[in-house]
Amino acid sequence: MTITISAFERSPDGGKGLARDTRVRWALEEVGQPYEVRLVSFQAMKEPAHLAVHPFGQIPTYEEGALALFESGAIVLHIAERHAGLLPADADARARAIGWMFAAINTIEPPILELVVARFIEGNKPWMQERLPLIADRIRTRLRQLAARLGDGAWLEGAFSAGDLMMVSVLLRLRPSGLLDEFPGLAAYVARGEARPAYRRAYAAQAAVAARP
Ligand code: GTB
Repeated sequence: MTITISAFERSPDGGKGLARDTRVRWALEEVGQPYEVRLVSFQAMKEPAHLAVHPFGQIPTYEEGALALFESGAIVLHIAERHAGLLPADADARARAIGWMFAAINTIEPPILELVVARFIEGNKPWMQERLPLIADRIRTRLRQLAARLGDGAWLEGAFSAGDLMMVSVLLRLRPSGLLDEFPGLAAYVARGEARPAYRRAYAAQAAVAARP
């Protein structure tokens, strides 16, 4: 059955891979599943056809036969559960890898999103110069804790898993801020993720969309 995901017709990042379709593309590339992409404009996202698949009018979505999914975490988990390559076979290790997926989107990503919103949406507010360092420090706390757990390991739980895929995807959003570089172990972890052939293919696919005239 054909897998179809949705992505920005014109991503605001101009093809830097920061929109959340990249993590879905990456998961599909890791497990070797071909997919098609439905490109949507900001306007089309809010129209009934897309809202029928995504109640919040966003990307990414995932459609396969009668199954329609939204939320990048749920989509990546679905892909990882249906296809070999992103979750360990051992039940306990599998549960830990899924735990890291939740940690990525529920513990690490929220303060990173706060920073993005603060800088790009609330940047002209008079209180912003006081708020930014507070958010940056909250992020540093989480990065310090994550770096301590990762230690010298290549990945969070032994072999690369969907937990790493989500964590690297979330951390990538920090790169423009310079905060990631304060934690060389995490910067190297993200670089390892980006060096994976599946990530390179996913990145190239979304960049090709942005490069269209
Ligand atoms: N929790 C949902 C998920 O994980 O799937 C969040 C989905 C979401 O935020 N989607 C965004 C969207 O559709 C795109 S990814 N926004 C349009 C809207 O809400 O109207 C977020 C994103 C957007 C742009 C950049 N960028 O340009 O760097 C990075 C990330």
